[in-house]
Amino acid sequence: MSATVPALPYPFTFDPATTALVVIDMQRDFLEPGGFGESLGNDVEQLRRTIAPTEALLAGCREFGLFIIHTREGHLPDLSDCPPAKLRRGKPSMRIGDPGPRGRILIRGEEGHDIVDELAPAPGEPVIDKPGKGAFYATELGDLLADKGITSLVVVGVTTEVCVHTTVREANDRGYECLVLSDCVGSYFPEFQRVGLEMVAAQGGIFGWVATSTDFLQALREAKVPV
Ligand code: C5J
Repeated sequence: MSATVPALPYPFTFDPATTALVVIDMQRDFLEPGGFGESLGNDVEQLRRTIAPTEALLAGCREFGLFIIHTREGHLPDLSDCPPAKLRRGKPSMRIGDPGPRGRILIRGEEGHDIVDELAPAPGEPVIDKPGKGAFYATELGDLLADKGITSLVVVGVTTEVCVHTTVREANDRGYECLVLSDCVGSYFPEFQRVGLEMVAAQGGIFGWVATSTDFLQALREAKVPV
């Protein structure tokens, strides 16, 4: 069974049985007022506008039985999985592992590292903890997708130009067809959001396709995927 979504640069056709929704890094420290992202001077509203459409997307995908995976960016408490070059980045005293407004910054198990309540994973939905920006690097994601026979990915989350882009590029190089949902990805920088989306679909879809979540859900409904 296949479904088709109006998309850029041209309609995206997928089989729901071999498609997974990948929700990238919808973590408190990136999205919540008072979190790490805001403490760096970022306007978290630029990311928070993705929460409501992603909530509706998750509900629709669960209803249609789509395979759903969540990711979180972060590191082990002893930082042994954090390359020194990554550790050195950022503002002094606001680096990975330092105390932040919601616990140690980007450390697994800390309050700020977890996914926002609105988008909490449902029982059985895998959560991939990743040390890098891309969801494939140093994780079990590739094996998990291969085991399930997944060939297409619908990618949402934050931030558009960093972890969403890196994951889509990694996936594209591994042969996955990737659809990015524009209203469910967010950047602190409106210009990066616009250009980030344009880059995905440029040159005939160099990394993938871009559509809206409402069009994607409508395509699932029209495909009459069994619940
Ligand atoms: C993500 C980041 N998730 N911007 N991380 O994009 O550092």
